[in-house]
Amino acid sequence: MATVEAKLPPKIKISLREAAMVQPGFTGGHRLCRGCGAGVVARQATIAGKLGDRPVVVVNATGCLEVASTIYPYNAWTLPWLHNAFENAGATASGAEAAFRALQKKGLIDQVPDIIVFGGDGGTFDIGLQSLSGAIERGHDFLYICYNNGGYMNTGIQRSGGTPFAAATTTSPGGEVIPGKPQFEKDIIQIMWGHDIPVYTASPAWPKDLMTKVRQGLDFEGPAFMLVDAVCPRGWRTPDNSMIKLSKLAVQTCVFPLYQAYKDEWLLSQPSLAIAKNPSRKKPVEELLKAEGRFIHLFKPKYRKEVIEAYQRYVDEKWERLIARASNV
Ligand SMILES: Cc1ncc(C[n+]2csc(CCOP(=O)(O)OP(=O)(O)O)c2C)c(N)n1
Repeated sequence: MATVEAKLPPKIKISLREAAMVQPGFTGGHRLCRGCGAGVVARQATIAGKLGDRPVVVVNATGCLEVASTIYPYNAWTLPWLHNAFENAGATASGAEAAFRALQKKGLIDQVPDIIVFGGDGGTFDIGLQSLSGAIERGHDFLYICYNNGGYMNTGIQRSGGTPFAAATTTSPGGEVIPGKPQFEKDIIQIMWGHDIPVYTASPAWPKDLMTKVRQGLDFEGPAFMLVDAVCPRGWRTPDNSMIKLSKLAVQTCVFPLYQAYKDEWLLSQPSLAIAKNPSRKKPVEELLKAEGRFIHLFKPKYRKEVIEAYQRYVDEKWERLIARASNV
């Protein structure tokens, strides 16, 4: 249970050699699309989970990760795993944690497991937000990982509160009438940070950073939240083999900076820290937009300079605000 005094546990150094020896809690044989970021996130996060000294339990909101990994009678999870509906991952996690505490009290189990919750951006930014907020407010001990693929991908690429500005989806098509999604995405990190819990951003392109943050979030006594950039080749109209390149570009353009925050302590993680210290390394947003098919309408049939500039201004403003807050720049 979190308290106002709850302190961040020390960061555990994870070596890739050590991580490579661990069998991920999410294995092959699933039916995620080739090049899907969610599967890689699940592998990296469950490795970090297994590097702790408690058992690990996974709670999974409906979405691509869930439906593609548990098609009866198959199952790609090697950890205890709980299905729940789209809107109530937070409630399921709190119920599971309360049940484990009751079993421990009765002397039936030694330890309450580490609980990792996975949800997509639709399930997190929009439909499951109330149950997640309630579970956090009640102080249940879990790490919630939102794999953000920028849309309701499992049901046909509809826009979500996490879909970026100007991205084309089936419900925000890019064309003459609207330039893709007309709104900027919801700032889910600020919303979660407002609950006074540790918040993290991470990328599968920086696995050590991701795994270290997962370990810290799980070792924290109380809820913690992580947002991970998760490429979706099908929804983003990108090649299957572009995941790491695109994940890197999102960080290098500061569209998806890597950092962590808890109360008043904001810390940029490498490589975002390196960009803050040497701004010439910051790449223009246009480079990212050009690389993803979901933004093709900004370049063809005509160049939509005003939309690209609006996107750049938005990213710059967010980035400046972030580095002004970070105490390690
Ligand atoms: C209350 C409710 N509304 C809609 C659905 C249908 N549905 C199942 S998964 C899904 C999309 C999930 O999107 P997201 O959480 O972003 O995960 P992704 O599919 O992108 O991995 C939808 C709309 C549902 N199961 N329950």
